[in-house]
Amino acid sequence: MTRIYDLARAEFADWGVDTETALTALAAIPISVHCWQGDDVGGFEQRSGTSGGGIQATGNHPGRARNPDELRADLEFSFAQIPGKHRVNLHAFYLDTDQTPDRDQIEYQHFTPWVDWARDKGLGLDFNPTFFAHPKADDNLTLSHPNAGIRDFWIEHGRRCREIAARIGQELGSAVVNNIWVPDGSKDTPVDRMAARQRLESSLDAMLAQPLPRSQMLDAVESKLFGIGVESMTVGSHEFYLGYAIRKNVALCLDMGHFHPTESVADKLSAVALSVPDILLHVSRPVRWDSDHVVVLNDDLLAMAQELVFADLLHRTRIGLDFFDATISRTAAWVIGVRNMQKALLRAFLLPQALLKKAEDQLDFTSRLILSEEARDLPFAAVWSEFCARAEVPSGQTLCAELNRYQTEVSNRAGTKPLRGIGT
Ligand code: RNT
Ligand code: ZN
Repeated sequence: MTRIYDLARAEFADWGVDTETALTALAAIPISVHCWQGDDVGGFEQRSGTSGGGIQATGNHPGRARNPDELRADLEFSFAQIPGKHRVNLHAFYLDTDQTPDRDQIEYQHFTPWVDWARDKGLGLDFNPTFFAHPKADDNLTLSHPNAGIRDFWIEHGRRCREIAARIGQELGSAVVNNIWVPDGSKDTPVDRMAARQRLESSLDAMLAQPLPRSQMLDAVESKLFGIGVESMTVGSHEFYLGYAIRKNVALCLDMGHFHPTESVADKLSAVALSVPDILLHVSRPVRWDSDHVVVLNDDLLAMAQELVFADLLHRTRIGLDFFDATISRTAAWVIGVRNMQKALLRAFLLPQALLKKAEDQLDFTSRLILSEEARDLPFAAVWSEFCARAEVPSGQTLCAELNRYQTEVSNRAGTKPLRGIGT
């Protein structure tokens, strides 16, 4: 009997596309799965977290992970529903220890259970200093705070995170991305933007001063347009960090929710790639604002994947996810988001790139449009199902059943937090 995949393979071959090459390429792309979707960005510090950040997980669906063991169990379940080998993106306040170090006291030893687990499961890790949910970030000012003592506290936190990231990278034999995002900004119109930006710049310089091997860790900086409570000015704006990344030779993180809704983040990739060495993506879905919805297979995601493939940027782009939805199953959110990122990449690999580029080169925009539109109907689904089958992960109805089964299992976890955002 001819399998659906074989028919699809023949159809793609007609368009000059080899599905086997696409499957091999997709299998080689790790997605960095953000730990913070698992517990609504709560973290595991054994101290009461307070305010800040301007970001917010809303919802109160049962089953939130309450400790590192539950979070790891949820991640393991999720990875079993996702084809391929991936990474886990840790935030510093997800430390796993009985000790209670403040942010300027954390050390590698506070993360060893994560590293042992990752090694055991064959996963990579990434890292983020946590510049929010802390009394010293109550004003939504950290590295750009006018008070030098507060700046120094956060600089020390950032330095330690870089060292921890490098050590994790060394232990796992895979460079850890250490992504710096600070919430710093102003609710109302500031009068001295320059001073704030100069303070952020010199704090970053101090934090990044120590050279660390690229084989162990990679620094990234993440810009933002605005947040809750910082509506009028963000110190680390896009222009600020684009310039900083170029001057300091660090990776630029583009979060899909951190621009004006009419801007295309996909369009930015080729533009910034000419000037920055590495790119980190925070794949997210803004709905009217930076709402961090679970990513769906929409035009934004498809365009992003197409740019990564067509502009040949995958070898210097790290793909991370960044969303937090507390109104649905946390594990389903992960599984849906990662699989959609993979589906978008697969579609991009399966597009008749050579034909499309040739039409454009020849200024044959009619053919470009015809080909693009006809290509939408190619049998992508058959290739995706084959990818899942080879990886022995479910798809379709079986996936729904698995996700629901696990959610029922975790629903009776006690102590689910009431509706909260960071800082509310
Ligand atoms: C916030 C940034 C940042 C955070 C994480 C938790 O707007 O997107 O990446 O989501 O650090
Ligand atoms: Zn982000």
